[in-house]
Amino acid sequence: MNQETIKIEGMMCGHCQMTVEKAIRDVKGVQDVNVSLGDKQAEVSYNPGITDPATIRSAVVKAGYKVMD
Ligand SMILES: [Cu+2]
Repeated sequence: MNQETIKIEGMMCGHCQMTVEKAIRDVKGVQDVNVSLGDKQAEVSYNPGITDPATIRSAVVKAGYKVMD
């Protein structure tokens, strides 16, 4: 498993947090995700043979949030 921390802009409440968490969890190959509203970030464990950080980031963007680099 690889770990990736993604900085996310635009989450305002618990609903946003859940939306982002679900979007990431639905990416095939994601093992675990923990989204922090306070820290504005997601910590993701994923299987590098199945997915990659770019795919996970794009799922966040598709859900309507901004990924910071
Ligand atoms: Cu919200």
